Amino acid sequence: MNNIIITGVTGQDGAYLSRYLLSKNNNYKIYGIFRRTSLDPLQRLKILGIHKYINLLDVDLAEHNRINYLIKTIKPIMFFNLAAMSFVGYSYDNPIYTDQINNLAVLNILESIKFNWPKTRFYQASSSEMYGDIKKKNSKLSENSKFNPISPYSISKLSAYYYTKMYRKSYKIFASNGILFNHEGPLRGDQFVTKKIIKGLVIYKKKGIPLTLGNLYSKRDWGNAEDYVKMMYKILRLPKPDDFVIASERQYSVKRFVDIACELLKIKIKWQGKGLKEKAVNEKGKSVILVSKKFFRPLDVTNLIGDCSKASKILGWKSETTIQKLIKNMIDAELNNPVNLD
Ligand code: NDP
Ligand code: GDR
Repeated sequence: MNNIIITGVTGQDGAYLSRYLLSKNNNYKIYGIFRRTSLDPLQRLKILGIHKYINLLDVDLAEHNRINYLIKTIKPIMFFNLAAMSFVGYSYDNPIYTDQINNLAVLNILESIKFNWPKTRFYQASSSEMYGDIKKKNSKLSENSKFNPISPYSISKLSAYYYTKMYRKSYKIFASNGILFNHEGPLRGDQFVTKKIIKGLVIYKKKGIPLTLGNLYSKRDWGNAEDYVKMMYKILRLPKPDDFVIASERQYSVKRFVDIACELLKIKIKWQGKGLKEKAVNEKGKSVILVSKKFFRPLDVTNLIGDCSKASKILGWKSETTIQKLIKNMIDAELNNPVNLD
């Protein structure tokens, strides 16, 4: 009985986690939950060459009865809940849908585990977005920091975070939260700013088309997704359930990310202007980066950096991928094998 269920298996983390679990010689049988779309949803799994080794189940997380049935019949030892409406910007326009998937569907899974197979170890993909807007600059955020969510996305994630804790405390279910800070890689969706920058700059290099971004001064703690999924597994292998921050403990602005990517791609840029008129130009004064209001959010989290002392001590976590290495990996993948992951 080595059954594992992963929701969101077709997403960035689902694909990397599946590959990692398949690489362990533990005879895990992986059941990957995905939803049907008009385009091929299995792109990432195919890129990693693992789609044939996963038992794919076509279920929307909103189909509560089907999720219950799967837990009842598969009797998983581990359940990684990675599925979500994960794009913060979109959540402002679609708050009800966001809450149905990111919060209510999680409650349904926990209820189902409680009634049908309480031995399941449950991992919830919680997020650094739950901290929201931090007043104190450069303060590192740990498991004990205050939450102040400011988007439908982060409010839904915070509710699911508390449900996960509640089921652990009230019903003794092995339910843990990974509070992960931004993690990226070649399989990152095209809308997220890191991938958008890499893809946009490669297009600029090939065709001279400028890239338009939003808030250049937003700061994130960016890490490598492949490193982070290993911690999800470790969290469920501990003797006791618990919550952990996973982060790189380094912070960069969107603008600095652009600068590093340009250096690596050998694109010379100079910044000029302010606010919506700020832009980066090349040696001939032609635009490389533009700024548009379209990519600003009604409210934005602009300053995130994690403190992962607890994960370092208990999980042996150490972020070893520098931002330069991360960006280089993403550039190499984009240059050698560009795919659309929108
Ligand atoms: P992605 O957006 O790449 O993947 C999300 C997955 O959820 C996709 O497979 C998506 O399917 C699936 N999904 C969405 N809605 C439904 C639904 N209604 N029913 C079934 N499946 C659904 O996200 P990541 O892999 O980057 O993130 C994984 C999880 O971790 C998410 O919960 C995210 O919120 C959280 N997280 C991510 C961080 C990051 O930096 N990457 C940081 C902190 C938390 P489809 O492909 O069809 O859309
Ligand atoms: P985030 O990631 O909101 O942190 O959520 P995203 O890459 O979308 O934004 C990061 C920051 O960059 C600013 N930004 C832009 N963002 C996008 N997408 N496009 C732009 O053009 C742009 N210009 C500037 C944003 O305003 C923001 O401040 C990700 C997701 O993976 C969540 O699911 C996860 O929970 C968090 O990371 C941790």
